[in-house]
Parts: sequence; C-alpha cells; structure tokens
Amino acid sequence: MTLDRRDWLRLTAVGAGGALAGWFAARRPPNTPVSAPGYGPAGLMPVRSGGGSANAHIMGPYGLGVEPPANLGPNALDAALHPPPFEPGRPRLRNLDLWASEQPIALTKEVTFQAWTYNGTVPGPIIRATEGDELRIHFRNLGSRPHNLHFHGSHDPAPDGWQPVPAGGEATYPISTESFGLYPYHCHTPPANEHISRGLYGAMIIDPAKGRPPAREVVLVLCGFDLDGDGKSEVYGWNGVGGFFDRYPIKVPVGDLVRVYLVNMAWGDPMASFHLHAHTFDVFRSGTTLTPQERTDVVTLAPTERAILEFRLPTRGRYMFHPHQTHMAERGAMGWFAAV
Ligand SMILES: [Cu+2]
Repeated sequence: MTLDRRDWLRLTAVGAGGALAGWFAARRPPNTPVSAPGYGPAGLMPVRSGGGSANAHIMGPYGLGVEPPANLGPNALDAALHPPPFEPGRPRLRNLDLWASEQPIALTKEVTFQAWTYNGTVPGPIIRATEGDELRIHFRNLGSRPHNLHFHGSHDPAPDGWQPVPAGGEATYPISTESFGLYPYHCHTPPANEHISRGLYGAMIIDPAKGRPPAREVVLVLCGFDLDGDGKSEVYGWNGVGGFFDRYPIKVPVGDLVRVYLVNMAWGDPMASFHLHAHTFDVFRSGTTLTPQERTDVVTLAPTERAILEFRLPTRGRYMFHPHQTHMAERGAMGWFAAV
C-alpha cells in the first residue's frame, strides 16, 4: 500500500484519517539509523579523502550527479510539485488532518534517511486556502517523542503550535487566513533544529480572494538533510528527493506563465538561493503582494523565507535551476525546467 498526498487529501475529505493513523502506527519502524551501501553504518556520506573534493564520490558532469531513488518514476513527486488548484468556492471552514510519524525515506539512489514526517512525506502536504478561510488543523503525534505543528502567518496566539504534543497526543490548531501569501509550517519542539531538519515542515499557500493570473504552478521546497548529526546538511533536494528534477526536468509550455512557490527549509545553512539559467523572473517576496519587487535571475532566502517567482520561458530548451550555494546544487539540488 502506498499513499501520496493526493490520496491523503482525498481520504481526509471522507473522514478516513483514523484508518490512516492505524496504518501508519502499524507500519512505523523502529527509530534506528539506516545504513546505505558506501555511506557508512549510519547512512553517512563519503568523506573527503586525498586531495579530491568532498563530493568526488558523487560528482559527475551536471545531469550525472546525485541520482534519485531508482524506484521513483517521473511522476513520483507530482503531489509535492503541483499544488491543489485555486478553489475560491470551497467552504470557508475546513478541517484538515496532519500527523507526525518517524519513518525512513529514500533521499537518493544510495541514501535512506530516518526522517520525521508530516503524513509520511518530506515535505509534508501542500495546504492551500483562500484568504478569509478558516482552517482547523487536527494534529496527531504518531511518533515516539514529542512533536507539534506551528504555522507561520496569522492565527490565534494561544494555540500557536510551539507547545509540545507528547507521543500519542493530539491538538487542534485554528488558522485564520486573513493575509494571503506563502507560508511554511513546521515542528517547533526542541531541539527544533533536529525536528525540522529531519523533515517536519511543509508549505501553505493562501491565495488572494480573486486569485492570481492563470499559470503553470509548481511548488519547490528546498530541503537539506543532516545525515551524520553534525548540524550541517550532506544531501539536498527540491521537494525531498536529491537529484529528482535533474533526472526529470519540470516541463512547461513555451511562453506560458510559470509560477513557482519557492520555500527555503534547508536547515544547517544560513541561506540558500534559487538561480535560473538563461532567463529572469519576477519576485513576489513572501507572496504577500500582487506586484513584484524585482526582476532578477537569483533570489536569496534564509531558512523559512519564501517567495513567489513568475516567468515565461521564451524559447524551447532546458533551463537549469539550482541554489547558487553550489555545494547544495552538487549534492542534490540541481534541476531543470524544460520548455516544450
Ligand atoms: Cu518534532
């Protein structure tokens, strides 16, 4: 049985959260380090040896670098890449289920990681609402240690999400979406550095009441994974998988408006950028305006900062994108838009 985020949204809509909770509880693995061939006993990356680069074991020409897990096909990240549609006609009050689980996830062809997840994936489900909606997030901690759920943006400060929820516990967080924008959510349990870097985060899109112009929309959450517990990331990936959009470029029609919901959740690095080759884009910082602040080809974000980017690729071809912190690109965060 496999579940993706669209399954989750569908099942939540018919109230099957309890059944899923049971499934995750039954499948939850022991919290032990996971080994991977060539990566040492705890899934460690190869270390620097001799005069070569620290990445020498995994580097190749771009396009032949970090490879995604072999069992992931070209549509494996569709639920993480394509946000739910803008639906202003939905009920204004909606209930959503999120749960925390502790389980291994495959980061690359060679690395499996003992992740802490929302709803089984890193990043967690994309939440989308329209300004003025009222969301009630029902959170259950199916993990073996305290976790919780904290949303950026406007809400009642009393159930703010920083209060730890014990293993087996639950909590309800009301979120009023009075300000449109792009917001992250994440676990806030100490040490938050570990709780977030193990994968407890996701993106929430709050649309303006009238929506934004029609576009090909994608969500790109930059993730960093600390494999050896040194506080720095050794593997990076957009939407949780290293090398995925290098192997499977994001296809967009030539000339169509492309809108990228960009969120930096890469822990362990003070900042990360998004750089697009061969073209420029409009930047809407935090997604809280309808007019862009600048036209550029690189935007830099500290962890939890985000931006909406818009562009139209003018000619057929492949347009590389990556953080300009090149160690991130070379360790999994390389990708391409293919204008077709
Ligand atoms: Cu946590």
